[in-house]
Amino acid sequence: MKRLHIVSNRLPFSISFENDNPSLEPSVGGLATGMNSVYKDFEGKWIGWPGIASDTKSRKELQAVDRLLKEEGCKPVHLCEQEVEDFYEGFCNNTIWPLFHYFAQYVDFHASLWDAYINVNRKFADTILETAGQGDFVWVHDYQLMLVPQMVKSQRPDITIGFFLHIPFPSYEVFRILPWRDELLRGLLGADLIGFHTYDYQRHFLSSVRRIFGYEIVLNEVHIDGRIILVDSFPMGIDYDKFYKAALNIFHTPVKERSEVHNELEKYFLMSDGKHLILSIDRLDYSKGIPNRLRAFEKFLERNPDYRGNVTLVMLAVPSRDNVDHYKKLKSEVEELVGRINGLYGSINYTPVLYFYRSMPFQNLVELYSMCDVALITPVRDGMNLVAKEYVASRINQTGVVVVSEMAGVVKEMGEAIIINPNDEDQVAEAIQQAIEMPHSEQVRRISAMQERLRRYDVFKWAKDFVNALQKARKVQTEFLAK
Ligand code: ADQ
Repeated sequence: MKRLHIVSNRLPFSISFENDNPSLEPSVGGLATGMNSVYKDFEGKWIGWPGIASDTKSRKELQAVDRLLKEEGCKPVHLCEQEVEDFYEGFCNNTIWPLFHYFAQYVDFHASLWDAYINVNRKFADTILETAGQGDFVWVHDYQLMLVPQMVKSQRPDITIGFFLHIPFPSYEVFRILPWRDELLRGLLGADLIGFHTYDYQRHFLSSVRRIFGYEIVLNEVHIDGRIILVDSFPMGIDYDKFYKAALNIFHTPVKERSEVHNELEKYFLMSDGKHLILSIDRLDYSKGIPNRLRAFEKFLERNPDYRGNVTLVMLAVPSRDNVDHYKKLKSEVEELVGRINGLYGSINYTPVLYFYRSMPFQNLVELYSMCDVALITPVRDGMNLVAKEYVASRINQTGVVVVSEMAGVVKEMGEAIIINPNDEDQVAEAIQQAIEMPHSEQVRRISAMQERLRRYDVFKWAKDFVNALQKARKVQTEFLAK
């Protein structure tokens, strides 16, 4: 195979400066893990924004950053402060993100943000055009870069382009709201392969293509202007073994060497019968359904006085986009709800909601996954939700219960979880009770089945499948042209 390049809004490193000297810290996210296994094998580059506004640094500092990134096989696309504001915080996070998560009332329709989106997509496309050799492959990621495929294809039809969307593709009736819907679709259709987490998103996309352009669709192929575009679903997996082994490791670590978080929680909860820990982990985002989760937990405590004092919700919220108004409001709402529940049902010895507004090191994350009896995952919309998968992978003794929203892509692979509608707080409150009271043997049966599935389709298999489909897309196209 020719070279394969990865393109994503952010490069898989964060950059920090000490006395004008930059250093790189690799990201540990799922995408970085999956893609590292790909772009190095195929001798490609990773193209993306390094995460710093270029006009806040001197030329010398930027050159030093570029040198470090080059050693890692990365090519930076530099964005200035205004571009970060209008493109990333603006069109990406205030227009596409809310619309694609069905929050139409939050969408900003500003032509100036759209212009910034075009310009930044053009910068990414130009960097690809400079980087890719004859017949190379390119894999573009996510909603920030939906115009890139067409921008590249129109100049270099020899490059085979894959695009993967990490968030939901909304139904046509929602997608059509966007004034720039035609341009976005056309941008995506520059790709040879378009991938989604689930069949539903794929169906929504195809339906928009059919209704907006009237193109011919044959099964999962779009036929236009002498080209065939493959559309398929690839549910993203996690690095299953990494979580499983880390959880095993904690189990084998002498108590004295375990983290303080772990030992404190264990002392309080696991040593005493009848205590339960429920885990909630997300970025603090309105799509994640955090307020409804808290209200459902409050209902649960209201209806089950016997469980007061014995059931604690451990809630981790990772700061996210906190200079955007809707996120600021959400943060206040969550803090108010946490305060209300703790005020109503707490006592000297009992805090119903243990709330942490911060990121956690991997080790602590796995400790929480392995110690909590229940994972409560209630997004109102979520492309996939990797937290649910990470929780299952960390359950080395096969116990534990997942309560998961039917609005998250992950639900398609978690038929054994307790599935809820996140807007039905009564149902969620009942699900919490059902989860806590689930017999041990049933927990084992359900978790084992999910573990088996997630182990088989991990992030490496996901990446491999996509790359294989990309090769197939080139073959289909070549054969089609030869006819
Ligand atoms: P996200 O919306 O960020 O991703 P998710 O899939 O849940 O959502 O991934 C979050 C990641 O952050 C997980 O790997 C988790 O371990 C980590 N994380 C969460 N809380 C943390 C904390 N407090 N400290 C440290 N790490 C934490 C987007 C889409 C999802 C889709 C993914 C992948 O919105 O729907 O599943 O991309 O495609």
